[in-house]
Amino acid sequence: MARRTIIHIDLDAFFVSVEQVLNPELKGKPVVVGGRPDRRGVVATASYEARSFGLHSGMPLVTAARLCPEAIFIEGNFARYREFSQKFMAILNDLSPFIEPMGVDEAYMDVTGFESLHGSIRQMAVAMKQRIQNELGICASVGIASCKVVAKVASDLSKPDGLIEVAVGKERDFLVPLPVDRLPGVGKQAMKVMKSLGIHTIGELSRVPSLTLKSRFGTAGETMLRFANGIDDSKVLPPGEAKSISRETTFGEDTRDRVFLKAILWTQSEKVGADLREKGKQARCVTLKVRYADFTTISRSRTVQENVGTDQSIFEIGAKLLEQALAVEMQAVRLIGIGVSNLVEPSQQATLFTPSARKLETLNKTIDRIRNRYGFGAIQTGRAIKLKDIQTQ
Ligand code: DCP
Ligand code: CA
Repeated sequence: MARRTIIHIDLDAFFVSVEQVLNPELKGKPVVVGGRPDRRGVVATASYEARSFGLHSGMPLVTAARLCPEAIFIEGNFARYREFSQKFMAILNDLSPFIEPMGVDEAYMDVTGFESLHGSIRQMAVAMKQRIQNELGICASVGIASCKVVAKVASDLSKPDGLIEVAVGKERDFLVPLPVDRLPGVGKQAMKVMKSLGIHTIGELSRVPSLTLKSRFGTAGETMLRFANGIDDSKVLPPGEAKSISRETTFGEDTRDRVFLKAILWTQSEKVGADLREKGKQARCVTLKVRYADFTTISRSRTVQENVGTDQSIFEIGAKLLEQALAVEMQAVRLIGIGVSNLVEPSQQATLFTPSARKLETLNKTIDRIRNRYGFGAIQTGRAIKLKDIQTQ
């Protein structure tokens, strides 16, 4: 494979950094986004000042308040984070078209050959950090290496406001002394196995026989071994044509009202269904997403044998998944979303020839036409009619 240069860039304490831009009084203080400490829930992110008290993402808020009583606790505002995330990605897009966004605040960039434009890749990275600081007011950390995994480990290690460049040929030397949990893919579960094998550093992992890792981790073990040796051939993949269609809604107030949740789900299913028909596709997988009051987010998918194409079928699967999710979780809901993926060409299924299925499809298409002309609100259907009452209560 030809030599490549990869950048991994990741914003520091992202949610907290946005809050600090919106309210500069929070700068330099221990700040936690995730909710109030008297509520059940976990830390979404903590400022570096708060981290010095041992606070971290995923820690229960009560524990956080006990470890750092002076911390300032904030609910969080996803709409603003999304806005900052989009601006961040736009800046990266300006600098290179070869970007693979990973979540809201990080991305890989293939910058092979870009040194001629900026003097060096390091200078390019410095300019990028500066631009993000000037335009968003947020610090970013950057790793530069010949492959994705090493670039990622480098940017993580450089935090906060850091920049580490790993020279070509020095990938192994760079990784060898680091604790093994610095390696992407080595989480809590994997760490238990690492301990039982006496592995503490990435260097130690890199010397374990492939078969041993394969027997403990399956194919993931092979990937771990390659990563530990600084080998990662995976490409930077710019997002292609949408492979899924989805809609989500964040509520002004958390809710436990199932009728309301289903009414929202119905409206979302109609929009997803309309997009699907506009693309001329059907789907084989429906996914429900739920974010609870404490920011915990779950997604539940159902893959189906027969293509899904009508609003009703999307909704029915989503509603079942919702019932199952609510049966095991007692918390109020702050966001709900539904999506379809595994998009396929519409099939001439036998079921479509039953009179009721044909009627449903014709009805969906007629409503699509009216809405295309007069807007989505032109027709209120099914459960969404209830929604109107509920929202005005
Ligand atoms: N996040 C969350 N729950 C988690 C982890 C993260 O809600 N368990 C959110 C909040 C973070 C954002 O995602 O601000 C980005 O996650 P990162 O893992 O990149 O963490 P941060 O950006 O907060 O900190 P870092 O400076 O370590 O990147
Ligand atoms: Ca981050």
